Amino acid sequence: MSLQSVNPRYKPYKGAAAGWGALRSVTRFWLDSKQPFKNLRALLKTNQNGGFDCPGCAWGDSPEDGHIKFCENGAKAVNWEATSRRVDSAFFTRYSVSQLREQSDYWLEYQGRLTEPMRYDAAQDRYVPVSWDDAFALIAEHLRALENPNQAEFYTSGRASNEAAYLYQLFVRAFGSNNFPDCSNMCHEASGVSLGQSIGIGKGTVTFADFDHADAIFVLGQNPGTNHPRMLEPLREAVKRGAQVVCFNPLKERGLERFQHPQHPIEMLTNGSEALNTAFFRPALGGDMAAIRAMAKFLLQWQREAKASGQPDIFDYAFIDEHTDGVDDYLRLLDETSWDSLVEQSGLSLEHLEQAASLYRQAERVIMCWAMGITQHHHSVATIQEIVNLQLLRGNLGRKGAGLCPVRGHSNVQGDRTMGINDRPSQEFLDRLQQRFQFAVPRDSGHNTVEAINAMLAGEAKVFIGLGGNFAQATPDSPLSHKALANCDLTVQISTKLNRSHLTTGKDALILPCLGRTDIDMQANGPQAVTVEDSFSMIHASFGQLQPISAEMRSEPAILAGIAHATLGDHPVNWLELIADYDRIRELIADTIPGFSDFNTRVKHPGGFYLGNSAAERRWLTPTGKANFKANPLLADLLPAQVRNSGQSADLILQTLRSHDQYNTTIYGLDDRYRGVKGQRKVLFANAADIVRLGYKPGQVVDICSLWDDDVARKVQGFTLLAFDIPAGQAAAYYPEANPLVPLQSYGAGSFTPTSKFIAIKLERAAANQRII
Ligand SMILES: Nc1nc2c(c(=O)[nH]1)N[C@H]1C(S)=C(S)[C@@H](COP(=O)(O)OP(=O)(O)OC[C@H]3O[C@@H](n4cnc5c(=O)[nH]c(N)nc54)[C@H](O)[C@@H]3O)O[C@H]1N2
Ligand SMILES: Nc1nc2c(c(=O)[nH]1)N[C@H]1C(S)=C(S)[C@@H](COP(=O)(O)OP(=O)(O)OC[C@H]3O[C@@H](n4cnc5c(=O)[nH]c(N)nc54)[C@H](O)[C@@H]3O)O[C@H]1N2
Ligand SMILES: [Mo]
Repeated sequence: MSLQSVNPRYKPYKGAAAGWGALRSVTRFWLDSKQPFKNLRALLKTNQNGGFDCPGCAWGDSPEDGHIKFCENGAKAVNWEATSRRVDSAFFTRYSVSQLREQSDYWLEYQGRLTEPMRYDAAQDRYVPVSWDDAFALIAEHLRALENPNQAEFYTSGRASNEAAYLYQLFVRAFGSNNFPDCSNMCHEASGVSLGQSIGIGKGTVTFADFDHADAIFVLGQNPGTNHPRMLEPLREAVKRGAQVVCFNPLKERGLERFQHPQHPIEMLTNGSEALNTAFFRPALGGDMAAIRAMAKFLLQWQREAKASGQPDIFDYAFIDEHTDGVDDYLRLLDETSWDSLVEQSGLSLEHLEQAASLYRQAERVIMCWAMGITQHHHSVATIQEIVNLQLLRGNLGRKGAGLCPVRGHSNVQGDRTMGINDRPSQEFLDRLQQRFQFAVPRDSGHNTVEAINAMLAGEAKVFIGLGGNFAQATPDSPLSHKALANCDLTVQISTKLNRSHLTTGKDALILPCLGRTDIDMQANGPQAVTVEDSFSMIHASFGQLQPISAEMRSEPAILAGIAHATLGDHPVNWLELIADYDRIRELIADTIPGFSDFNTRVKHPGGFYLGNSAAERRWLTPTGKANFKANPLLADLLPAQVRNSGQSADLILQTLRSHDQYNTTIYGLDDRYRGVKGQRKVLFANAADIVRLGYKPGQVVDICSLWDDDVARKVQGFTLLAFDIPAGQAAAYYPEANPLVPLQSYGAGSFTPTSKFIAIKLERAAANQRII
């Protein structure tokens, strides 16, 4: 029986990544936006000087390059935002909140842009119009009624501009709290934490230009074909000029295999495509730390052999001696870690591990890239430190063509952190704020996302304000996150589109409609630009291009200034004056954030300016003053104790990931082209042999439970089993549908990031509807 005959909606994709498939897809979404010609003009302005920064991912572009820089999924993001459909008061008259809850996430966002401020009326179970002033007054009233400022949670999603983020953190700190749960807590937190400890700065060290000079680029736990399509081009160029591109991913993601340039006429006409990798390793989920350690152990073995036979060193001793600390402990740990444990935990054979090490060794300059497959595990901080250890052994840091590249998610998630959206801010940062604004800045740690949910569940936090995002759906243990919001006295969502978090209201609730990246932002002194920071620490300006579809929408900075003014008056700044001209906000940023001196002048430079990176200059802002080797032992068992203590054994280990037609919780469509899935999202990718072993057939519908040693029953229902090319013992399902399975207390050590890529699950026969064909 062939796979297709069992499940007609699954058909492996044979085409190259990007190429014709991407063009067809862009055209479809573009026509669906209801204003295709306006949006085409907008699209041509994406990532151009004087245009707007793509609201898609945080990948950067070469500042010198004049090419049109957009990709299929960037085009989808632009079209999705720039729709002419409206979710206005008439819409909310038509539907009660209970009725809206019956709709899918896809349907909710598809209804269009939020166009006027709305307040929840519990008596009618509907959102009704409210004036901006009344909305601000309601927020101020709730905030001022709190016994202490830490009873409020101030969430940020990573699209907020630098200017909005800066105002937000200034307001919240002047109000008295560091409670800044943000999307980064669920995303690259482990990268920030581990890099901070290892190299003294929590950001990547490479720039766009380094990709042209690398001899090897490792791509670990990342699916750029879908999530960072503009990264495919430098990868392809690297393969073409003979560099190694080495992938670590349990799934043979199409977008890491072949690439056809949709803006390259000859390639499109001849239907040619280029290979995107030179080696592909498929580790166990969570197996990367062991794989990297095995590579380091091989290097050590080869170094000893080289020394014994008088050959040149494998290690860069000059670098190690001058710039690092802790190498002896680390090498001892390599000796103590057995080959067997490395093979078992990595899920890779010794031959493959040796091959990976050999590719690494042969390259003089290596860039290591990673994303969520590395950061959303129990031991992500240790895994990233292992990546750094490996790079330190050969001095692959702070020189051309070499370095570390955590590929960021949301388009300004890195900038938001730079601006101070941080639940654990540094004391130096707080000192600078205090000095500039002369108020007693709160010094205690605030809540991250997991802590914020716990605080709301316990009734300790009573007000939730969300600057963008979809808190209840993006967070783990979804029923608990919804309960957390419902427990609040006030929930405020500053958003562009309707989503499920708006439908779980506190006793009072507000929806405040904001401008997006594509919209013209007109203020008293004229149209305003905002700024963002990409994965390469480049800061550039973004100018909206489209007339907003409602005069009632406000910019994020204007909304935040309105809230701040209503709550704090003119303390510590005249909020409303700042809004007239965002240059005034940038002056404050220049005064308080290192690297931003002369901000208003430098941002006018075409392509923006480089913020600089201490580690890239081999300056180590760590307590030892050196780059630190971190000798973290391997986990004794990848399976956490709470799963082992649950009294049940797991059928499979599940990772949750993104389809090609979604942006986080925003679902653009029901297809996942590169994985061959059409018209459905409730699927469980599993190995054909595992499906049979567990007593099922491909195409059968199952319920999925997850294991943890508490008394919460975590279950999702009605998932179709897809026989897929995935290593034995592993499974994959889409985020956010699978989020109810992620236990809130299952998070990374030191990062508090939910372990969305490692969930122990059991399958059950679906209660009804056993097969759907
Ligand atoms: N179009 C689009 N673009 C996006 C987004 C989007 O949703 N849509 N989201 C944005 C955001 S916020 C982010 S953070 C990024 C996310 O970008 P990615 O990190 O690429 O996103 P995921 O879909 O979570 O993919 C994780 C990848 O890691 C692999 N993986 C899972 N577990 C492991 C493991 O243990 N080891 C290894 N080696 N690999 C593993 C999976 O097979 C998958 O290929 O993309 C950003 N860009
Ligand atoms: N199981 C599982 N869970 C995950 C992940 C996973 O891989 N697996 N990934 C995690 C990651 S990496 C991330 S980053 C988080 C994402 O978490 P969030 O950032 O909270 O979620 P998004 O889906 O990006 O938010 C979408 C909403 O943002 C609003 N929005 C869009 N643009 C704008 C804008 O310009 N301004 C404002 N104010 N609002 C806007 C719209 O209303 C839209 O509905 O989810 C995390 N959750
Ligand atoms: Mo993310």
